[in-house]
Amino acid sequence: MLDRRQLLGGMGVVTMSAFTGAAMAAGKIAIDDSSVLIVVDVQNCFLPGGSLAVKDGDQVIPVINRIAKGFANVVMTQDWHTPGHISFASAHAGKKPFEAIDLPYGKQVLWPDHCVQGTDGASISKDISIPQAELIIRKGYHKDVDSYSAFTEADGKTSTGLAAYLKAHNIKRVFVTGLATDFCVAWTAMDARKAGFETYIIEDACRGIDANGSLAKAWADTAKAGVKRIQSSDLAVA
Ligand code: VGL
Ligand code: ZN
Repeated sequence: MLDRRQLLGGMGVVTMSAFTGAAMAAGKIAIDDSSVLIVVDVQNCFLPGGSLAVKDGDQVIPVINRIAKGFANVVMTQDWHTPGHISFASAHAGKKPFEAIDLPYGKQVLWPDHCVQGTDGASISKDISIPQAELIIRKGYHKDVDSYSAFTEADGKTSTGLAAYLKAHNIKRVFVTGLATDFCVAWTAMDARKAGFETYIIEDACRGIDANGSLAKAWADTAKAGVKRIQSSDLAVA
């Protein structure tokens, strides 16, 4: 729970008018038309039974569906790899999932095959119920580059266009949810900060993979980047 001092301290350039009196009184974070909810990779491959299942990944779904009701702006992301994608261990002789290798653009963790374009595993869960979602950003579709972030591919320079899209729609604040906390959620949140958005990760609307200490590292890295870590109960939504 954020106390009022943390909340005010963290508001940055957001004007007071963005907050209703009731929301202030309750110490909650109000959602307005300049806020966007980003729902990261809630896809069958990352859910129980999937090829890169995130533990308890399905538990984010009711939380995300509930808070999404309070957002006029919702963007979803969809991991969308080519067959034989460079991030797959199966594409590298002698390598196993969760090992890391050095690629021209940096260190790459290798994964089981997942979210291959057009497969059922790549579909967004049928249990996600957010009819107003306005945009789905597909990522990781270049065969030689991964993309955890919804903003910039892992080469650190190829843009998905999402920052420009959000700016064109007057978005100032980004709330990140989904899978996995320590990869696509964290990278998306850090790039949102880098692009100048006030950025929050809603912890109970995320679950992590936690490979080799990656979850603790992600929380440290995102905090250092100025991303705020909140709970869904900190939001002034029903
Ligand atoms: C993800 C590993 C590989 C994620 C995507 O959605 O966090 N993690 N591809
Ligand atoms: Zn992937």
